[in-house]
Amino acid sequence: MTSILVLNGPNLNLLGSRQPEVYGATTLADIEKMCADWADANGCTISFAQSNHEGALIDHIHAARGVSDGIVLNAGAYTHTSVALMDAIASVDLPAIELHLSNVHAREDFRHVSYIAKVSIGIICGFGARGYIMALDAMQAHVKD
Ligand code: CA2
Repeated sequence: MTSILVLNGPNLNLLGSRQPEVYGATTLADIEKMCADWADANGCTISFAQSNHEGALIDHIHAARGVSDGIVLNAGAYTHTSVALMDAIASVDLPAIELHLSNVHAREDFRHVSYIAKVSIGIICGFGARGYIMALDAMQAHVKD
């Protein structure tokens, strides 16, 4: 059975509480439930985590080694800044998908830069909470190929 880590970065714990016009009204708990339901229906197991701390996110990535088959990563603003997260993904040698709720390419220039993209098999952005399911589906297909 495919096992996927869904990892969320800084401020995503606040989803649904502010800026619904940018990030939607769905909470992170709602997204976790959507992912768990999808996993149940699709013969997959997921672990779901969020942290506001770069080092803790790196620890989650390291812990996925030998446990998960792939990582779906919404690294939040660390996407645009973190060489350390990029190195962590590269070091575990697991396929990763970069994920964003918003279309980062339609936003400020600094959001067009991604360190995570350099170590990802693909990127999904702009589809809101549905993007998590799209990413899980893409990762499961990639792992099975
Ligand atoms: O669109 C995404 O998923 C982002 O990863 C979200 C990050 C942003 O820095 C990235 O450029 C794109 C920000 C997450 C902030 O989440 C909030 C949720 C509710 C209220 C305020 C912030």
